[in-house]
Amino acid sequence: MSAEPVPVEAAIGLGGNVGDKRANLDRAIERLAAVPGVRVVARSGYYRTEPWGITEQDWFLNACVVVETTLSASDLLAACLAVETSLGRRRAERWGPRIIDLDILTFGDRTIDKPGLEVPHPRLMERAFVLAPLAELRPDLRVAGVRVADALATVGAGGVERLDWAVPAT
Ligand code: X6L
Ligand code: MG
Ligand code: MG
Repeated sequence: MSAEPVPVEAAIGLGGNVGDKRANLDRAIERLAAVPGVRVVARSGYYRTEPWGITEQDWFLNACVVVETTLSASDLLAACLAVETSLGRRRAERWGPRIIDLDILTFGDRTIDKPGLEVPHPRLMERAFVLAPLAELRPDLRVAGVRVADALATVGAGGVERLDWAVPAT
């Protein structure tokens, strides 16, 4: 008798700065929620954020979702990349403008270190545009022993503004 796999709670960060940013973010979350084995249990508000990395590009819209999933982390990553591709993302310049980006931030309390899949996301605790939406949903989540809300207080929320747009139900 094979039992169903135990669902894992994973956090996924989303962001984009090309085209209709809000529509792209909403569609990405809808498509992620439609993946068998993925249930979106919470979604953050929308954050207008200053670009990091390459700073001479348009502002980003960032958000975060928490999902419950029976997929492996590798299959969840494949699903995220498929959502990106389905929305028309083409990989061009590293750190450059993108329609939508979905990054696995955490996957339960697991540490994964594979090419293309480092979890927890190695820069998560340094980036306000990731921490602010994640802290809205899971302030007490600990990453490498540090609370997400504490990490956000440490880096500060400069360059990150929560927009007062209504958040669709999940
Ligand atoms: C020095 C060198 C300092 C590189 C920072 C930071 C590079 C972040 C890439 C960096 C550096 C990134 C988003 C973004 C990107 C996003 C906002 C990246 C990858 N993605 N800026 N920049 N939101 N606001 O989702 O995160 S490119
Ligand atoms: Mg990213
Ligand atoms: Mg990415």
